[in-house]
Amino acid sequence: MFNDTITAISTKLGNSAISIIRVSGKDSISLVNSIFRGKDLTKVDSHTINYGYIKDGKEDIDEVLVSIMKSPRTYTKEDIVEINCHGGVSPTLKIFELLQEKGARKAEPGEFTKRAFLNGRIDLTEAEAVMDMINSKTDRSRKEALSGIEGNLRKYITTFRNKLKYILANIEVNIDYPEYYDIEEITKEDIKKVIEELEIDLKELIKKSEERQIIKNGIKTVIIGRPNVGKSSILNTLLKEDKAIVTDIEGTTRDIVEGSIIFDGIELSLIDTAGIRETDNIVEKIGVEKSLSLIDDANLIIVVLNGNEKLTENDIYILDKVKDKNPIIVLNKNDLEQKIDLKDYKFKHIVSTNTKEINGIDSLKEEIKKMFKLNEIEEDDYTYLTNDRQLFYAKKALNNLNDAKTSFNNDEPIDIIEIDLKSVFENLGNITGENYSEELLDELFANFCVGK
Ligand SMILES: Nc1nc2c(ncn2[C@@H]2O[C@H](COP(=O)(O)OP(=O)(O)OP(=O)(O)O)[C@@H](O)[C@H]2O)c(=O)[nH]1
Ligand SMILES: [Mg+2]
Repeated sequence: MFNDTITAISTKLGNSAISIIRVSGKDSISLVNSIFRGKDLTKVDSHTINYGYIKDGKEDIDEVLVSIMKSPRTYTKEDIVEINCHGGVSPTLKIFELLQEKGARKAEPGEFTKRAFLNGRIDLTEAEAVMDMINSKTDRSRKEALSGIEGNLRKYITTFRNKLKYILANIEVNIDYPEYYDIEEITKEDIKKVIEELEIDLKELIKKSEERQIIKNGIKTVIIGRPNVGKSSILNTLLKEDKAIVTDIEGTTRDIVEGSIIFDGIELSLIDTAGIRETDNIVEKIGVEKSLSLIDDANLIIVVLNGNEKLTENDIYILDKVKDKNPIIVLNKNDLEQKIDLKDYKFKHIVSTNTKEINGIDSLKEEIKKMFKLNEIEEDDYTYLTNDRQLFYAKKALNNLNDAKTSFNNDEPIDIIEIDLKSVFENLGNITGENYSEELLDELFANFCVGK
């Protein structure tokens, strides 16, 4: 448990109906009580809401509701007080300052959640899920976050580690009592079987998790092509608004235009770019360079071609740039005669569209769904690794497991295998925060909101 008491404004500062100021730590109740006019808060029951005023000396500051939550059944496992005041900037800041004058320390970002972790109420995957919930914009990302908050990933990893613990215990017996040859024979087969099962499970988990990164992060999409093929028209059609300027003049779009849509429960963030061509115009040239630089950063590249014309040098230049990047090739303007010929290319995803008819780009939408297997994401299965940190350790664990299997197949001594299996155990423990470093915690919670 910590010695100091922390405070933060948990709501957004501005004009709103209510602000919530949070206090956590052993002095939180007495501290708030010293600036409260109403009941004696040190004597009220836990989990009660108390009406009164916050005062500065004799002067009332605001009319408030104060929630008292006593340790240990609280977010941080410490005593927590939440003051609901009116959501103006002045009352909120004044109360926040008063709390600090009385001895509370301004909380770091995510410090309440960090305490929940350090006090053993939640593990790291649950802490990360809290942040994911705060950042979630779609139904699917909300469900994913909730699954994490409910501890599903923690339970999965813990079960996994328990299986390993069982083998490790058996190996210890083998090392300590090698004379029981019979036991070793049985155990070796057992160990092999469990290692193989764990490997299959972990591989599957990693694969699933990588496919589902888009649920949280969305699909970063860039639309490229030479001028006048209809890139901005496609952006506007997807967004259902006239966000980018469309004209029949080549080089209409000079800078990038961004927008985002929720697409089948996934955020599709779209970037329309300047048409790529050889140009002497300095402004356009910068735009073209920017368009090209965005390719590397995207999850999805949509290359737009004009189906009504034969391939030009600029088209060929662009197709060459993306040929190893699995783009969707859009043959636009299919309301006109189709003259384009792609027989020299082997692209997997080619669709034909137009932006003049109501359903003219449905084929593009379908292709995106197919490419990212959006139809296959089961609605009720949200137990997987949700960020790079978790994936990093899972992959390390998988490597250790592979090493263990190889040693096993090579008939290496059992204590060599034991070392690899212990590493699997540790790396999985890093996911849940069984082992952690101060730096890791600092880095992780620095991305949190203040007051959470
Ligand atoms: N017939 C037909 N014309 C289209 C279609 N899509 C776009 N256009 C027209 O093509 C012209 C260029 O469209 P834009 O969307 O501005 O093209 P762009 O690729 O963004 O062009 P830049 O910004 O110059 O790179 C406009 O006159 C559009 O109305 C289509 O599907 N069919
Ligand atoms: Mg444009």
